[in-house]
Amino acid sequence: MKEEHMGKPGKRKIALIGSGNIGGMLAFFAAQRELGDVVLFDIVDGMPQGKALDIGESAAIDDFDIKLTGTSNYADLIDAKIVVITAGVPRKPGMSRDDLIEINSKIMTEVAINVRTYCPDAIVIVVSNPLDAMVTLCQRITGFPANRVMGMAGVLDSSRFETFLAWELGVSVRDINAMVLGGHGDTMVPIVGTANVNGVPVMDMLEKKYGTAEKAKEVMDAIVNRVAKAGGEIVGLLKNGSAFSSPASSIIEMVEAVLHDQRRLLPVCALCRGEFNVDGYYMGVPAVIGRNGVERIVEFTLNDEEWDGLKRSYEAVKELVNSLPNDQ
Ligand code: TXD
Repeated sequence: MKEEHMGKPGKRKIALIGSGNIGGMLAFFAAQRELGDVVLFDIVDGMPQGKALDIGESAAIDDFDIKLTGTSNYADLIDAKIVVITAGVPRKPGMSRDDLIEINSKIMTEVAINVRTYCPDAIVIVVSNPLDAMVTLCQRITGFPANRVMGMAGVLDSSRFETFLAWELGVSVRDINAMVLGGHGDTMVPIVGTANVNGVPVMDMLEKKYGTAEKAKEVMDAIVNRVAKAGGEIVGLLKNGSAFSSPASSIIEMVEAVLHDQRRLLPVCALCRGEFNVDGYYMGVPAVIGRNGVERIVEFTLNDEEWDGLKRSYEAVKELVNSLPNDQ
C-alpha cells in the first residue's frame, strides 16, 4: 500500500527510512520548510502512510506545498537525494546505546542493502544507535564514498551542552557556541576550552560568577556530566522511547546544510583518516557540511584534558565497532 499526498511534483526527494518518533517529526519539519518531496518508509504496515496523510493534511494551514508519500516499498525511495536512517529500536530505561548493537545491526544491514540498490547517489545521514557502529556498518555495506555517509549525534549533544550552559550563565542560548566531539556514548567529550558566549570564554564567566577557578571547574564538570547522560535522562523520564524532538531538529540542520550547500561547520560523525589521531574509524569531529556531504574535517588545538578525553572516547568507539557482529 502506498499513500501519496499530492503537492507540486518533481521536487528533490528526501527519503526517511524509519518513520517512528524521529522519522515522523523529521517529515513534519522537512515539509514545513519545503525542503523537498518527502518519502516516509517503515516496515509497520499503514504507519508511514498514516503519518504522510496526517502531515499532508496540515499543508493548508501551514502553507507548504510538497509531495508526501508513505510506503513500505523500497522502490518508492528511488533516486532520493538524501536519505535519513532512523530505523531501529530505541533504548529503554537502564539500557546503554551499545546494548542495541545486535538488533540494530540486523536492521541496518537490510536498510543499507536497499539504500545501495535504490538510492545509489544519495547522501546518507545515519541516526540509529549505537551511532558510531551503525554509521560504520552503513558505509561498509553501501560501499559509498565516506563523504556521503555520516552520522548525526554531535549536533544534538552540542545543543544539549549549549542549553545547559545558557541556563547556568543566564544568557540567551543563541549566543552560546560550544561543541561536543568523540563517540556518541558515555565517553563523549564536551569541549570546554573553546566554549564561549559570543566570543567570551565560558570558563571566564563561570569564574566571575563563582569567584574561584576551582568552583568554576566543579560547576563545569557537573554540566559536562549532565551532557554525557542527557539522552538517558530523557529515556528515564519518557520510559517508553528516547528523545525525538531535538534529534529531529538536529538532523534538519544537517539536511539543510547539504541541500543548500551551506558549508556549515558542524560536529558530525565522520570517517577519520588521521584527523585527531583517529585512523579508519567513524567518530564525532567538526566538519564542513555541504552538497557533497562531509566536505572536510577541521582540526583545531585541544588542551591536554580534551585530548585525553578524545583518546578515551576513540578507544570506546573502536571497541564498539570491532564488536559488530561478523555475519552482517
Ligand atoms: O543522536 C542520535 N543519533 C540519536 C539516536 C538520538 C535519539 C535517538 N537515537 C536513535 O534513533 C534511537 O536509539 C533509535 O535507534 C533511532 C530511532 O529513534 P526513534 O525514537 O525514532 O525510534 P522509534 O520511534 O522506535 O522508530 C524507529 C522506527 C520504528 O517505526 C520501526 O518500525 C522502524 O524504525 N523499523 C524499521 N524501519 C525500516 N526497516 C526496518 N527493518 C525496521 N525495523 C524497525
